Amino acid sequence: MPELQALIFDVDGTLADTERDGHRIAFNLAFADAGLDWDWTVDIYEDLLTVTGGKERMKFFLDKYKPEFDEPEDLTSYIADMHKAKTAHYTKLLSNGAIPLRPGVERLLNEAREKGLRLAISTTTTPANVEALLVHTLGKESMDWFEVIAAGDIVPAKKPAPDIYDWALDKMNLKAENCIAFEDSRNGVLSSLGANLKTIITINDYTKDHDFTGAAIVLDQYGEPDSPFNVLEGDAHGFDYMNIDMVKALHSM
Ligand code: XBP
Ligand code: MG
Repeated sequence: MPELQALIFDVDGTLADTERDGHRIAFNLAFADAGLDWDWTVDIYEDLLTVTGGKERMKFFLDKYKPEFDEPEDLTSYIADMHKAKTAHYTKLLSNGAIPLRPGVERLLNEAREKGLRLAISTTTTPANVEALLVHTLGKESMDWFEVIAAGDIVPAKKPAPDIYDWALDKMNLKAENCIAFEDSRNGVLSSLGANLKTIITINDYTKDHDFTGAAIVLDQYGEPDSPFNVLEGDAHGFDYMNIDMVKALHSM
């Protein structure tokens, strides 16, 4: 049986519920800065989330929702500039404490570190966003808890492609069989399964109806000792909140 050596976490939707009240708001603020009346409502954003990557998502929005938009000559840099403004808004929101970590995340990370497991991040979001979330929830030193932070444009093919997980595994010099991934979305689980990683899912409002075929388990949250998770799919092996013993049990399945 391969030994569990590392936990690899997605960020958006997994470590924290960042999309609806974080990224979405920041996109809208950047549009307003640019004098655009585009409004990414909670409902429209659900559709937009089918595309990972903020720049890619803006392009998809233009194509689908604003076909009449008079595109600037260099659309790629127009979008890149607006995305920079979005990142500035997003990191500022986080620095004001707008988004907490999800239940059980801090406890699970601490237990993993105490037990000598290696940690990594594999995400589509911009590196500055990962740093802002970690620093403003767990403190500056938490940046060092993660041996590898695989993020953003580091690989050209974003999730659902497996590339970002493959990149992290390669950097850590680990085989997929010695790791487990933590995700929240269909695109995320396609990416982690594509890299041959067993995957633990916690859903959120935007992903609760996604197809998680192939996941080791689907939960509503990691839970805490005094506030158990609900199992949506799979076998919790008798546990009622996520801890390292449960992660090991799921990994050995
Ligand atoms: C996250 C994303 C990102 C964020 C926005 O997906 O797709 O694009 O929504 O961040 P996952 P950026 O959780 O699967 O990694 O604007 O920095 O791209
Ligand atoms: Mg995610």
